[in-house]
Amino acid sequence: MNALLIVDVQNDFCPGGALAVPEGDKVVPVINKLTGKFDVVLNTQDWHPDGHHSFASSHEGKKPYDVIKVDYGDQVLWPDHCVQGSRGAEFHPDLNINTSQLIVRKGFRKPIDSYSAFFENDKTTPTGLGGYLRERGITTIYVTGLAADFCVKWTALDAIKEGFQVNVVEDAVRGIDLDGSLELAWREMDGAGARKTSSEALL
Ligand code: VGL
Ligand code: ZN
Repeated sequence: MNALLIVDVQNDFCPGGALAVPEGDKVVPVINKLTGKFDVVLNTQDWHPDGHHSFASSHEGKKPYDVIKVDYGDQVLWPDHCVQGSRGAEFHPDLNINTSQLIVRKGFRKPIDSYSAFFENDKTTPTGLGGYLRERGITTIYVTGLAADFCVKWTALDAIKEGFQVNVVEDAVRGIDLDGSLELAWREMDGAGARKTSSEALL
């Protein structure tokens, strides 16, 4: 059994949004073509309370993209984004979520960020997704969405650690690319055993 995992295709990560990923909206038509091809389709939704610790605005004297040290390591500080209930936190209006069977919200604990769909950034607090997928008999995961070098990468790496076979759909992801983070992300995913595929190969 396979699952299509659609990571954070939300207004704030698309052009015009608070933390826009270049060409972020370009993944939408590609993902919409894929949703009918999988046993299980699920979405993640970045879902922060006001004043979240990952927001630069929560730290005096800090600006977006500064990096600070926190209990669990380095934390990039972001513009305020994907605030619970805001328009920016909604899925892109053209994204087909009708076939989605589960929406995993993440980043809802104020002191801790959560890039991965499996674990929060402390790398120990589970979201429950691993158990869900195992109970549903899923063995193989196809990862799509935003951003390739943050939530997609952390999700893919954790999925491998959780024992799933992982494929990243190259034309269905886009990255933020801070200081070479996109190239590093592809190298890390490749090194960990994630396979790269394309929507064309899947259709
Ligand atoms: C993301 C930065 C902050 C992502 C979420 O979805 O990749 N990036 N929050
Ligand atoms: Zn976030």
